Amino acid sequence: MRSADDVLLLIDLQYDFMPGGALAVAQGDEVVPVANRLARGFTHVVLTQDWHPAQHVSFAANHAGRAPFEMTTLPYGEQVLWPTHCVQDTHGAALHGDLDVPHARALIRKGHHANVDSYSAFLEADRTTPTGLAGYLRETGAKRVYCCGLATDYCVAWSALDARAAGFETVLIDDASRAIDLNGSLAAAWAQLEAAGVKRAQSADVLAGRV
Ligand code: VGL
Ligand code: ZN
Repeated sequence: MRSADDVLLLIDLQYDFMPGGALAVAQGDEVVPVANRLARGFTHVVLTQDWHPAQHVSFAANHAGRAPFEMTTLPYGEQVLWPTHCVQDTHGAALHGDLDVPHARALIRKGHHANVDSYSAFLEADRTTPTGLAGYLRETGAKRVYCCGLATDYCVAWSALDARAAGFETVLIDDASRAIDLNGSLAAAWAQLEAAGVKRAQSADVLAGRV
């Protein structure tokens, strides 16, 4: 069992990111059993859930004449226009039914403000609105954050970068994550992660306590 200072952050293991979902990540379902195995080794597990209102600004359908995966400019910066996904209280927004983490302590829902996206579990895309996760982790004594889930190059990478910026030692578990990889986004994410000092690890090494 990992030390009480170690937190496993399982990101967006929801049907819309699984094969067949609205914003499917290739082989996204393969990470569910890995996440379950990892979770058995941690006393402190936190889940996240992408949780958008139907009128969310990140949906291409809410921008006349625009198509999914095009870019647009919003007051806070560049934004990918996504297929409509993870709408609050829909099946697509539900956590995968095979996820088996009865001891998960907290669930952070993000992307609930209609005009702001939130890839990160810590800070919304305006880069100023906190979700409260950093404060929760500090108050519960967390020192190290192990991130994995979907998608590596968006919500997992942004969460790992913000965990690091908030002062936590941060590890991204590669084989417990899968990427969207839009226009080189995966390589760009890894360059940023490495520059920020986020460690890259495999689940077997985390479970064995080597990382
Ligand atoms: C995500 C795009 C839009 C993710 C969420 O979970 O990585 N990506 N919303
Ligand atoms: Zn989203």
